[in-house]
Amino acid sequence: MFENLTEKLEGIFSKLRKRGRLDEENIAAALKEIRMALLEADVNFKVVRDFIEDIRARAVGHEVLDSITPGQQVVKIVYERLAELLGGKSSHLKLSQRFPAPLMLIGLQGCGKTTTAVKLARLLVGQGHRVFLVSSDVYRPAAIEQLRILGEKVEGTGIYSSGDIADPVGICIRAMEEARSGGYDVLIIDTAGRLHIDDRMMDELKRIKGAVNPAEILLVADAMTGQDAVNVAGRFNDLLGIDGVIMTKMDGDARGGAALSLKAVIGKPIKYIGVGEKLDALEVCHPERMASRILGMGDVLTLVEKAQVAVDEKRARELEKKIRKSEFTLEDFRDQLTQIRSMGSLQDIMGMIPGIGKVKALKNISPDEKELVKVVAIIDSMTKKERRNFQIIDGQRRKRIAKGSGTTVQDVNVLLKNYAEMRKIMKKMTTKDGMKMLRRGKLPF
Ligand SMILES: Nc1nc2c(ncn2[C@@H]2O[C@H](COP(=O)(O)OP(=O)(O)O)[C@@H](O)[C@H]2O)c(=O)[nH]1
Ligand SMILES: [Mg+2]
Repeated sequence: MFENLTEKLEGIFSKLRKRGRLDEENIAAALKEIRMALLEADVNFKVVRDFIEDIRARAVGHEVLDSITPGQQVVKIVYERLAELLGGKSSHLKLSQRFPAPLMLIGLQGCGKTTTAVKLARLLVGQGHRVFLVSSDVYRPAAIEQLRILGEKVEGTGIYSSGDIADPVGICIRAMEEARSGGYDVLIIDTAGRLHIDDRMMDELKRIKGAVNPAEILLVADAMTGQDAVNVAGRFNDLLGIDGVIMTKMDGDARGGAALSLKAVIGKPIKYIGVGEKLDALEVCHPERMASRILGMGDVLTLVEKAQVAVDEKRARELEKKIRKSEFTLEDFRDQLTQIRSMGSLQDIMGMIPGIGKVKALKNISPDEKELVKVVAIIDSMTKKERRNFQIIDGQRRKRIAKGSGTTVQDVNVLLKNYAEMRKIMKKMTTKDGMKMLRRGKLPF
């Protein structure tokens, strides 16, 4: 997600940061590079033009040129503008007071509607909603079946089984009734998609819209299709009216042009992003966090939030306290790693920790499951005392631990090094100064 842009911008900014003073010429040169980077990321050219002009106007002001850290100021401005491009504030779903509140997912075939319907159900169930799912895709029986199979994996959701109604509108009306009588407060409608927008599809969607009066119409768009995704969103918005977009397959899109253009081009926010095929790979779109991710500052807040969903809150608070006091022991490390398994891939988690890309040792904590098992085995082979105070683990003890866990001394060394590194980062990340620096766009190490 945004990897290409991040890499380019990191290069540009590290040059800028090194300069004690900036003049208009330096800034112009940097802006030219930023412009290229955005165009290469497939951002709409008009959006790029406005973006650069805006930054130029602000960057050549006194605020930047006279500041002690001019490079840093430019980064700050770019950060703020990127966050605006991504929608500014996160926008929440407007679930109406009516029960059930119908959410209509629309989009082209293959964009990820069915998967997203179930991911969204999972997310909403996690927030305490009772969700009912229905597919109005009568053209492909397999589509209805796909929703059922996926939906059944999410505990607490109801799934409409279509019986013998052949009409999509009829199905939706029936599903509304069933959801209401079943005590569900949200109904997610997975509609049929086609390869292209056509009159028949639009007509059907309009009729469903008329029949259920959706609380929100959410367009599901495939980020990997770049500017096509933006065009499709624009067409659906013109013809049907949409409330927001769920941008899927962000994980497979190193460029990010669609996400960065959408709000500016069609004026609708991205509400969620799809970041993988698994059912937990849907995140609320947080523009500011995404902007900091693009600038390589990681995403501490998302990380913390994810951790809180998987870990219960009390434990999360305890952990935070421990980290602050830098009592993050090997036991905590092990618990964290095991919990990470339920949070999503290790790589995702690592990507959210600021500056992680730069810490080589941490790259060695491989996201591989096997590796995780090994790490847990090593920690389990330590004594309680060792786990609480890793500094006492000398060569002799390392040998014993390796033997006990069926690994090598080298494995134990690597683990201890990684742990020490992670501990250091966590400590810096959670100090007041660390947080302040992060907010100002600096890495605390
Ligand atoms: N990598 C990735 N794949 C996704 C994401 N969302 C959906 N997919 C995949 O996209 C394909 C099409 O999804 P599906 O839900 O059937 O699309 P639909 O035709 O719009 O209902 C499936 O293989 C999904 O697993 C995502 O966020 N990331
Ligand atoms: Mg589908």
